[in-house]
Amino acid sequence: SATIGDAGTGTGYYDGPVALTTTKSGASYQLKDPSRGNQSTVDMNNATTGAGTLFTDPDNKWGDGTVANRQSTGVDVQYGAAMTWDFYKTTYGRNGIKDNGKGAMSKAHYGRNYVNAFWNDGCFCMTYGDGAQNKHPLTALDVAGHEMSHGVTSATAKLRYSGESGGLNEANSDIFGTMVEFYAKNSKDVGDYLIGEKVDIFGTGKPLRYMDDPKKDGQSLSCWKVGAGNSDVHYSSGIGNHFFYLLSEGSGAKTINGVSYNSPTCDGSKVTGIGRDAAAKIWYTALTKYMTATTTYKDARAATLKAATDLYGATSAQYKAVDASWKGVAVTA
Ligand code: ASN
Ligand code: ZN
Ligand code: CA
Repeated sequence: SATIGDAGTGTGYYDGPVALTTTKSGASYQLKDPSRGNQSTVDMNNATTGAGTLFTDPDNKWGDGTVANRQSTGVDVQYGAAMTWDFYKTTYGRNGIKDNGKGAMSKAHYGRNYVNAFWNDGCFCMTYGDGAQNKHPLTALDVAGHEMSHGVTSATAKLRYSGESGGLNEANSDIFGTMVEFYAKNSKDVGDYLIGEKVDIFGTGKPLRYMDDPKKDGQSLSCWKVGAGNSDVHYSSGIGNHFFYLLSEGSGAKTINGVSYNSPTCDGSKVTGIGRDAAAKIWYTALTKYMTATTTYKDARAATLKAATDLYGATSAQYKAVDASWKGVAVTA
């Protein structure tokens, strides 16, 4: 059978040496992956408008691991999109963001010193800044998985991006960004329950967010409270992130891939985890079957309990762990 695409290699800024599937065009190659719905990456050339230019290369060897080489962050995001595509396909049989086989575009080198990355439904694309001094690009694997997962939310539950549903929307992106990071088994960017730990967004070496105990960042919520929905969606997401950590790994101290965590519950109860694969399957089922635009944390509890019932039964250890984990973040019936 015919091979779909050309086998290239890349060296990403964060992700190091990776395989890339590209498209041959005349004497050159394009950073466009026909094996994954033609997902492609363009260079915005530091502009904030316009379509950018598709990355091309004469020998199908992309980037060199430095920020000075414009291709290196292109490699990061094209690979991040590939790993996200593969994660959803392999794990849930989802064929792209919309489950229709169509790839999304990634845009690297957006603006100058732009310290953010974002998903946009309109262009069906993700956009990445080069970070402070254009030296801390927002192109790490968990960031790519996070942004692309906003597309999955838009295609499924459509969680409204404000109030508690906004926090759930953000938590969903952190959860699946993290799952993608674990899935990829990348040599340089290994799986963890931290968000943006590679980017050094504060210049302090600290990650942007902590899922085991979100309040450690000084602003995120680890526990639900009245008025939680008034926090910025990137802080009210802490409740969902903390729930997911507890459900996956349980409360207390634990070291995974060399990173130490310590997850407290809000009521002092002890939670035993069911593993991140089962936790993510429950969350994905809840997102795609039961959550809607206006889902609150209380509704998310009901949605994940329904999902656990569908997948494992209402008397299962998994169902009980979902209940215990929500209790651990102060979300109860
Ligand atoms: N990086 C942010 C996010 O994906 C951008 C935003 O606030 N929309 O949530
Ligand atoms: Zn987000
Ligand atoms: Ca991470």
